[in-house]
Amino acid sequence: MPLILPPLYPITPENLRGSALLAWAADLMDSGCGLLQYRRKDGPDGERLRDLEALLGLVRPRGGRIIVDDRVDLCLLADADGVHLGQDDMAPAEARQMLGAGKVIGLSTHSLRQVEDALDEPVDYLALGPVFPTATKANPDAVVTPDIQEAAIAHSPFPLVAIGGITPGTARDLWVRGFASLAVIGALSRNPGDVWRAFMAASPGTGASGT
Ligand code: 3NM
Repeated sequence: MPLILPPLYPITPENLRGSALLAWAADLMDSGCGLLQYRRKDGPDGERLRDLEALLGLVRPRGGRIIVDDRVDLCLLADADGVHLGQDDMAPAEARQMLGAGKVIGLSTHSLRQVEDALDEPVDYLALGPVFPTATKANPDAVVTPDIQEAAIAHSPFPLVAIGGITPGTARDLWVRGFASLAVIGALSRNPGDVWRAFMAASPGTGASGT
């Protein structure tokens, strides 16, 4: 069954741990969010697992899902809802073998070539980015220009998630052009409930001007 992604896909800010991370996630869930990505690049695995399990404990009873960035092993250990793989992580086919058909697998792409290479992969969605300059990711790829974005949307049989430097002010155009979802870190890192509502007010369905 094709994955239906919600229009906005918040990713955990790297600096939030423990109760601060849970408060961030609770604010988003209270605002209507149903899908989060747990992303933490450094620190001990034990802390990662504890934070991931606490997030699942918060989100699951409310019908929400959590995708784990990079780490198939942590996804399995915590029984999270899926993984998001980078180009240098485990291949999607290996991840699918380990996770089975019931988990979500997403894959990052940064060019049309990478989108085309992913067409036969056992993934549920592709991310494409950065669509704007981003200060959040270390060593980001070159910005994917709007013409490449449009070609990727046209070529991809999978829902395409835009990522990189997205704000409420730039969201509407990305949705209108056909991105299924927008993955966001920086803009949602503080006051996430208020910013979530600002994003939703910009969605094409609301008739907002998008300015
Ligand atoms: N991946 P922000 S850009 C995690 O291009 C990540 O694949 C990217 O954070 C990619 O919303 C990015 O703060 C950072 O720019 C997204």
